[in-house]
Amino acid sequence: MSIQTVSTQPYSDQKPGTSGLRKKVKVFQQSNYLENFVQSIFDSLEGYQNETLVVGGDGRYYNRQAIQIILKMAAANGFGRVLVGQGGILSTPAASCVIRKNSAFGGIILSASHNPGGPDEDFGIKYNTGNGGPAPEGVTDAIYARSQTITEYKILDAADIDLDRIATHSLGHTTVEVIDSVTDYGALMETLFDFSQIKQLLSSGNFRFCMDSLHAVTGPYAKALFERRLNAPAGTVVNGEPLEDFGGGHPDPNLVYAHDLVEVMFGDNAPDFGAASDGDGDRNMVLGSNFFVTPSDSLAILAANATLVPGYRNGLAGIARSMPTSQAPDRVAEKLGIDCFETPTGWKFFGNLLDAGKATLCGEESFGTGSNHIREKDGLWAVLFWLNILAVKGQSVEDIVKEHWSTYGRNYYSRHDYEGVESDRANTLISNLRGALSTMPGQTFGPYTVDYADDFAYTDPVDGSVAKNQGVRIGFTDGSRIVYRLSGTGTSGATLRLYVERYEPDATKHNQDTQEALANLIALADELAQIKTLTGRDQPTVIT
Ligand code: VG1
Ligand code: CO
Repeated sequence: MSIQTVSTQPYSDQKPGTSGLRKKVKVFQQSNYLENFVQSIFDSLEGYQNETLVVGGDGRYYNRQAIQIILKMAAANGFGRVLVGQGGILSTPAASCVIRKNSAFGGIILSASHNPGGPDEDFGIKYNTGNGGPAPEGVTDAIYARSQTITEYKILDAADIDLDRIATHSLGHTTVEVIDSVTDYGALMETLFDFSQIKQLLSSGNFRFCMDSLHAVTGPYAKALFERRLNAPAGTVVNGEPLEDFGGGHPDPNLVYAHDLVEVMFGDNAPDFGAASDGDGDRNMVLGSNFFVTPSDSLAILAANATLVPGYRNGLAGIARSMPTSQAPDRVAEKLGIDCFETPTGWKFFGNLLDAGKATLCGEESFGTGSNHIREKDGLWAVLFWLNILAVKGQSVEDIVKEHWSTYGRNYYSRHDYEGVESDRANTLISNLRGALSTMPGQTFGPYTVDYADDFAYTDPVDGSVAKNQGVRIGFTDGSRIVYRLSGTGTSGATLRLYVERYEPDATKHNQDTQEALANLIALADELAQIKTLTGRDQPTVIT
């Protein structure tokens, strides 16, 4: 088997976004496109000779072809060992777990997360460092810079590896181990949660649970954990076969795209607990019978109840949430006397806080929750956390959430997405807002007076690195907020995200419809940014 050095030319568009490089499959299929990016990753790293690399993906279209290329390139570039999930499958949290458990140098995860899959849909690739977390901006910037000057890449001239059988292979001087995708992850979950208590709940016959894997990566994990280890009845996991096109669906666990589950959970005779996860398994949505839990509330509730769960029995060091996430977790942190960090959007910003032991739980409003057990958000972990709390408390989801609101107050919260907006229009909207920020503080709009208005910047408290332009925030004197930012994960046009939040301390006012409770602020958000006029859209594509 010989190492080939292939000449190539840069592609100008290989800048990683919020979570790696995401493009249409057809873009990745261009000659040398994937190879350029993979070589740019390797060229940006130092000291990986003879070390271990983890490779796996969410099983979407092009996953297998990409993995064969990456294995041969890893071998040609001198990695000592590559661990690859069976069938090319590793959920994002499982990949993080495998990297940590095996003290790997890093890992390559192939996923476009919640974006649709298939020959005309999306693909993605990202690099995770040895702590198991997404590469920080310093590394992704270096990868991008390298991709702009690349002239050649190295690849082994070898036959494809059989990814479907658990076995160890030699690829040149490199050992390739095809590993079970679930084992390490499942074992880690058992150390964190009270499996015997959850087992009792799930097999008691008077608790019904429905897990929708949306034909994405968590199917095998959910079946192994819930149905086999925790004795939930067969059929608890639905849409549990990972498919290359996710069955034509949009594997995004929210009220819009997980509509089948939503119908079940809001239908007659609804189960007690429902959950869904996304394409790569790092997101979660949790529902009670006729009841939706917002991701921000979920983080706050997990934090408030953490000591009921074995892995967190000794309490939390701190909480971290992304800036657009509601301030519900801040109230829990305050009561617990611990820090609540506010970071830019994207899990990579939590890594340092977790490594330094400053935060134990982290979360984002975008259905992402996780902890220091790995360095990615973790959908099934969140579901297990909820099951553990439900098993201990013996209350319904709705009762737990409402009790939480009456203790801490309720942060009414909603996100409105305007997808597929023309990039120029979206950029104009954001730059107009930026231009107006300095004049806003002190201005009054109906009942709302602007307290502060800025473009969020974050200084990492551990390494001092600074991230600027992370979203326009307008905060009002009563604690309400409006946030605007553009998505960094899309593959066509721009997605404008509007985040709106209002705090309601009065428990007699906790039962309003969220959109109604926020109606004034939503109208104000449109007035301030001229959303309808500038996007040309009457209403958002997705409301969560
Ligand atoms: C979105 C979410 C963000 C999340 C990111 C990756 O990013 O808003 O909170 O971390 O997706 O999640 P953006 O830039 O489109 O708003 V995943 O599950 O796609 O890896
Ligand atoms: Co995801």
